[in-house]
Amino acid sequence: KPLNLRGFEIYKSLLPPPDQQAILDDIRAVTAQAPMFSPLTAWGKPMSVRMSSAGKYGWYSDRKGYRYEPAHPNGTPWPAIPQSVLDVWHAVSGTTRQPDCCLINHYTEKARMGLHQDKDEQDFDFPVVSISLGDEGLFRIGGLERKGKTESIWLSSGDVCVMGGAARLAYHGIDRIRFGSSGLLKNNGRINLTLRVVD
Ligand code: MD3
Ligand code: FE
Repeated sequence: KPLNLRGFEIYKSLLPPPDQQAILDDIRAVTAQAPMFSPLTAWGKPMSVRMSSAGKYGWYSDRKGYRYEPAHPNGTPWPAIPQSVLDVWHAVSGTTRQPDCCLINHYTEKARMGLHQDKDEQDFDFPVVSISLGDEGLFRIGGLERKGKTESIWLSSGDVCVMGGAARLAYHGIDRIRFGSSGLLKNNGRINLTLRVVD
């Protein structure tokens, strides 16, 4: 019984702490192979959120724009998506299709993500699934137009969100982090995983 906010299905505390820790350990193994980096915006400024990916594709951005890439900027293929993360996808996504990308976003104290739409994927009929780990993040949800009204909700460690239907193309972003609000990450901060079908 998820909470529904503008078509976003939010499963508060879906993952108990042992599952959160197991996923975090698996993500640490991914980022040991595919180190986090700060993508450049199209304007050449580094994003405040650090990123890496697992799966067939990773999300990437530089002065040429946003896109999915089959390898880390260091030239090595992205590691496989951990089974612990795939288990969450299969529990909530409503599809038997495997996700192509697990984007890993790491927020430190001042990091934020501006209001945007996720439109780099081929088929918007597949949902995006998000897993929040560590410190709380203030998630802003709008509609299909940038200028529309928005609502906000704090996402906490263990929360899982499913963005499908009309919500799949809604504007969204992260306004701020309650740094130090969770004990999960050794150096505080927030990690968000997003699972996507890309092509
Ligand atoms: C709504 N990440 O990676 S997760 C992103 O917390 C992104 O790191 C935020 O927006 C984060 O693109 C928000 C919730 C989320 C993720 C993907 C979506 C909401 C979405 C895709 C479509 C619509
Ligand atoms: Fe997004």
